[in-house]
Amino acid sequence: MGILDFEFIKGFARCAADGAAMGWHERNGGNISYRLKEAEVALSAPYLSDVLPWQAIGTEVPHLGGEYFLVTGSGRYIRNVELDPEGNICIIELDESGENYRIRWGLRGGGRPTSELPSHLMNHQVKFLATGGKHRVIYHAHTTNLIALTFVLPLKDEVFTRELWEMMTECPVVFPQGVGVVHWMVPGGREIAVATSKLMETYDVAIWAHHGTFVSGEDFDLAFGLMHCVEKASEVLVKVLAMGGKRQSITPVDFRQLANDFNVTLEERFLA
Ligand code: 2HA
Ligand code: ZN
Repeated sequence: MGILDFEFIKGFARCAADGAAMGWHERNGGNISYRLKEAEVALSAPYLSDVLPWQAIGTEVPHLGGEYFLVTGSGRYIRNVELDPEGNICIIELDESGENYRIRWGLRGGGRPTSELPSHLMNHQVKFLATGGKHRVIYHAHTTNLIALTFVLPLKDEVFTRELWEMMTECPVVFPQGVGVVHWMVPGGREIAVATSKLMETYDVAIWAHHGTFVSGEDFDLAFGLMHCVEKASEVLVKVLAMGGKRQSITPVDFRQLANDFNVTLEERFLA
């Protein structure tokens, strides 16, 4: 048994392979991060090296000081993760201030964590605080149909939430808080990380206009499932719009009845 047999590495690799199979990860598009459990850090200890230098994250996440994350490598292809985890992903450790990281395992031959590390870590921090540490996965994918919709729909949380909810009955049950939208911004830095993590205070889904989607979840199944749900609803909407638009749909009265029967709260601002 080696580190590649550990469940969290296998789960990460399966998420990557499934996302690639969905067509969401052209070239080096998309990235994944997972916050290790204490027991997983202990299990991994024999495989961790401490020779690589501390580097600035580019933002600060003080509530995550000392935490360990498994993340995709910058410029690496998601489709290669399952074939060669050690060459394409890495375990990083954060220092106590939450301002610096160092690579403890992986990216054989050198490399850096994902260019979206600031967004991943700021989202992790928001979700860590909001869920009492339950959420561990942040996943970014280039979801084709959802990207297409950002060229057509007004870039408003209310509009995207309502349209996606209408496209599949289970959507409001899967993401009852709705989805948030970030207007086009330069990716890879602190500014887009701040905007995204602000939305993550309210939602588990943040759409980057003309770019892709970020989701947060407790585990790989829930994070991948949420991405899949949101993107599938988007695909239905693209088809509906291509067929000339809705002739009938789920109504606000229907949504209120669904909310009641499934015991979820759907905010009225999405039903107006
Ligand atoms: O290339 O997806 O947002 C990786 C990305 C940047
Ligand atoms: Zn991207």
